[in-house]
Amino acid sequence: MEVRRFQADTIQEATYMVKRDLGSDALILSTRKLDVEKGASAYRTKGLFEISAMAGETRRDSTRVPPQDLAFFDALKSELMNIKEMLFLLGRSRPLAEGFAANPEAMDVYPKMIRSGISEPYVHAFLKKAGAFDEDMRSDSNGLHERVLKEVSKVIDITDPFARTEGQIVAALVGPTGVGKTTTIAKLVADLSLKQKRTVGLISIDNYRIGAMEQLKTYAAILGVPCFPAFSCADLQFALRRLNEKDVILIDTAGQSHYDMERMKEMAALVGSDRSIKSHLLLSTATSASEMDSAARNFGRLNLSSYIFTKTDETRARGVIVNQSFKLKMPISFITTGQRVPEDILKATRTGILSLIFQ
Ligand SMILES: Nc1nc2c(ncn2[C@@H]2O[C@H](COP(=O)(O)OP(=O)(O)OP(=O)(O)O)[C@@H](O)[C@H]2O)c(=O)[nH]1
Ligand SMILES: [Mg+2]
Repeated sequence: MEVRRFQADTIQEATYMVKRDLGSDALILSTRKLDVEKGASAYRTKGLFEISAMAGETRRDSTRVPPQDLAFFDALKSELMNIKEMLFLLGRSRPLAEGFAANPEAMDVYPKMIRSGISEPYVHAFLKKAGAFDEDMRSDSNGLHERVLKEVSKVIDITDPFARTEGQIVAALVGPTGVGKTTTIAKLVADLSLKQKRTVGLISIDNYRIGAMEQLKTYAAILGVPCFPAFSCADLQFALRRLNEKDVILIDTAGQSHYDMERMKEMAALVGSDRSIKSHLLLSTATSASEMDSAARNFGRLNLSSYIFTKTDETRARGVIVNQSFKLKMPISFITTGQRVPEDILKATRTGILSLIFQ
């Protein structure tokens, strides 16, 4: 199995050489940009791109391919996908293609950003702000990735709703059905009560779903904290008074469709009835960008304090967090990363969110 290397000024040229010498069914094993000195003139030197390939005749029935070669083929497949993806993206945008000619480093960064789930116009904007398309940035192209990350991190605002203060903290978790409100409350209680040794009380205003109160009560019993139901403003005030000695009160709310305006009004009347209650919006990162945005806008009537992005383990396109932060500016307080209570939750930090998105 002879592997040959082809070097050329452009990917297209190198691909042409592969096909010319090894046939149209040649297997491309890897493509890379050569580590040449990056002066303006150096971009015109021969051998900027290198493709490793082998002749198509070595392609065989995969059952006869040794396991190490299968891994090799997997890597090759993903490399081909990258090229296909890149060609597709370049085909869609002429200014982008011109931009990449000015700064080939952007060719590595751009698909990574798109794959992370950040939408194309934002990716373009981040690259632009990072100077990816500026002629005079060519010589500094090595730092492009870091500069782009810096631009992304500027969009991410963070907050800690449970930072220690003089007064009591009352937090209501709101959001669409099944996003993880009750589970997240259990994770938060475990951290606040068991780790931070703060006193915590729970209130459930979920009177819609059968068993909702029991779910919260079960967590409350395991974690050893009091839990009250509240079905009206009067109930809620009563429960808040009963818990007025606690450092933190967490309120679990009923999941609801963000298109159900009647229930949205009811919820606003309840959690908006007491100015001490801060509402935090939970959104599942596994939902579509447009649904996420509609949910954020409709729940926005509740005078929200922060985003909690859930189910980041269920998607690889976690860049939706950046998209949403762009669309409706609000700080992020927590990220949940799985079903395990209490482990799967992270306090939001810029670096933590960036590494989650680009890991
Ligand atoms: N994969 C994953 N699942 C999660 C996460 N958080 C919660 N879940 C799961 O999502 C499902 C719904 O969680 P709940 O906490 O009941 O969601 P909810 O928002 O309270 O639901 P409703 O009260 O019915 O609106 C459960 O199976 C949880 O285990 C997460 O971060 N990742
Ligand atoms: Mg619930």
